[in-house]
Amino acid sequence: MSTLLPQLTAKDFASDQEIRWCPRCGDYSILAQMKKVLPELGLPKEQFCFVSGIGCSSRFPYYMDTYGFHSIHGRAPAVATGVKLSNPDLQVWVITGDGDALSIGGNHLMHAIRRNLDINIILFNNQIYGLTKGQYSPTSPLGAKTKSTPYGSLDNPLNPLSVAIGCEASFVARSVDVDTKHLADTLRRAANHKGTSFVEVYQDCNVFNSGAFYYASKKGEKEENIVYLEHGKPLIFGKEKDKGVRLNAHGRPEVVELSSGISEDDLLFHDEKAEDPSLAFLLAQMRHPLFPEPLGVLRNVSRPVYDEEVRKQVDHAKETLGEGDLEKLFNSGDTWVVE
Ligand SMILES: Cc1ncc(C[n+]2csc(CCOP(=O)(O)OP(=O)(O)O)c2C)c(N)n1
Ligand code: SF4
Repeated sequence: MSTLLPQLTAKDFASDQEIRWCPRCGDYSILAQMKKVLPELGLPKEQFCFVSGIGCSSRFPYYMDTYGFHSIHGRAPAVATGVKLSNPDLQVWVITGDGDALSIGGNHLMHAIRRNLDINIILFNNQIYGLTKGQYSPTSPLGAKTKSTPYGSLDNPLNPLSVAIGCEASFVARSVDVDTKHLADTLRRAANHKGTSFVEVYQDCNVFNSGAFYYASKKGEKEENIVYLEHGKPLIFGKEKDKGVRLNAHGRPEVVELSSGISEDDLLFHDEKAEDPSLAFLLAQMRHPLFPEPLGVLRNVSRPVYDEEVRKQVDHAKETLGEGDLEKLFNSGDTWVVE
C-alpha cells in the first residue's frame, strides 16, 4: 500500500471563510504566499496549526484550512507554546501584528523567543493599529501623526528584529508583503528551521498607514533602499549594483560606491551562521534612509530546542520516578492546612 500523501495545492489550504480585510491590504499577499509554501512542506493539512492574537493580521487563522486559534490579545506565543508542547508533531505558526506582538504581547514574545521553542512567528509590521482604526503602535516612527498622536509620536520606536536578536532568537529574517518570491523563500526557510523562527514582514495597511514601506517595495525605488542578504556573499545593492556596505575603521557600517579603488572584497560579507549575534544586530540597525535595509535571513544558528528539552526531562523523570500521581504530589512536601 502506498503511503504517499496526495499532492496538496494552495487551494487546499484556503478555508471557506469570507475574507474581511480591506481591498488591497498587504495581508492578502502574505496569505497567498503562505498557502503557496505549505503544500511544499510535505505535511498533511492536519499537521499545521496557526495561532494568532487580536488585530487585522490576527484574523489569518480563519482563512487557512488548518487547525487554528484566534486567541487572546498578545498571548499567541503563550497559546502556541501550549499547543506545541502537547502536540509536538504539529507545525505551529504564530501570526501577529506590531501592536499585538510588541505592545500588549511584548512580554510573551520575549519568552517564547528566548526559550527557542520550535515554532514560527510571523510579525506583520504595518506600523499602526489597523483593526482599531489607526492608533500609533510601538513601531510607528518618531513624529508619526495618528489618531492617538495628533501632534506626532514622541515614542522611540521598537525595531522588531533588534528585539528578536536581543532575545537571542536562533532565526531572524525580514521580508516584504508584495515581494512575493522573496517572501515565499523566507517563509519556507522559517518553516524548515529548528527552533523559533522570527520573521518581520513589512505590510501595507493601505487604509490607515498607506505607503509606509513603499521605499522598500516600489519597483524603481526599492533597489536603492534595500539590500538582499545572502549567506557568504558581500552586501551589494543599487539599481546598477554599484553600491555596497563595508565596515569602517570603527567597526561601523558605511555605504560605499563600487568604484574608485573599492572592490567587492572590501565589503561586508554576510554570515548568517555567526554564533555571536553582533553582526545580525548591526544589520538590524541599518535603517532607511541612512542605510539600505537588509531583507532576508539575518541570523540562522542552532540552539537547544525547548520542546525537545522538556520532553527529555519528562521522559527522564518517568524513567526514574515512574508515572506521576497528581494527588500525591499536591499532598507532598511542605503543605499547610488553612483553618
Ligand atoms: C485587551 C485588549 N486591549 C486592547 C484591544 C484593542 N485592540 C484590538 S487589536 C489592537 C491592536 C492591533 O494592532 P496590530 O497588532 O498592529 O494589528 P493590525 O490590526 O494592524 O494587523 C488593539 C489595541 C483589545 N482587543 N483587547
Ligand atoms: S485596516 Fe489596514 S491592516 Fe486592517 S485590513 Fe484594512 S488595510 Fe489591512
